Amino acid sequence: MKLSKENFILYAITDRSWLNGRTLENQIEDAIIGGATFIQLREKNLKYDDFLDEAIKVRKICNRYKIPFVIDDNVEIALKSGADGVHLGQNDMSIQEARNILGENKIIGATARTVQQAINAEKESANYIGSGAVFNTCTKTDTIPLSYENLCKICNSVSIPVIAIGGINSDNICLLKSSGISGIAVISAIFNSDNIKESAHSLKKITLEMLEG
Ligand code: 3NM
Repeated sequence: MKLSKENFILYAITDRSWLNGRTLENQIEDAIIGGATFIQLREKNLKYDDFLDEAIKVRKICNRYKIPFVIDDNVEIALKSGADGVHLGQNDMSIQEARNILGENKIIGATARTVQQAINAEKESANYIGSGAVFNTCTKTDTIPLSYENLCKICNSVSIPVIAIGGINSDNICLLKSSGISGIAVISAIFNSDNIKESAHSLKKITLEMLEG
């Protein structure tokens, strides 16, 4: 899948903590209609078959809206579900190994918290980088704070898009202005919302203002 810079504006990562009786697919569709430009399916506790079923359902939704869709961490699920690619953390499979399995045309995203990790990820063929945690977050417990200065250094060190992650919401997006990022990645600001569509819509608007300002 060919990516454009618009794909990185509002990267939504799923979380089934806040389903409130709805299905994840339904919430993801709302996020896309609202303005999410990229979807990552992040499942830490699903059994393999359920994970694959879910991935196939979400892939169909994302295909329908022509939104890039990657799987967190699991290259096999990415391949079997027909997802557009995978997102790899520093402790997951190496980018080179994933590239060998997935081939040239799939998307590989990589987490990088230092300039060196970012440079290595680009060299190893990552298509984009996720860097954080730029703010405090309750969604992930083992995050490492990333300062604005270091985020800028990471953005300056690579030519692939960098998206910021960690505790980002409509109130603090403006603090990321001029850092060089291509967009933001969020979980709770979209999925822990009573109105996912509306939240995605306003986050996208504020992010675009921050990027263009
Ligand atoms: N990775 P929220 S922070 C999945 O720092 C994830 O690498 C992070 O969730 C990192 O938008 C994070 O609700 C959680 O803060 C992001």
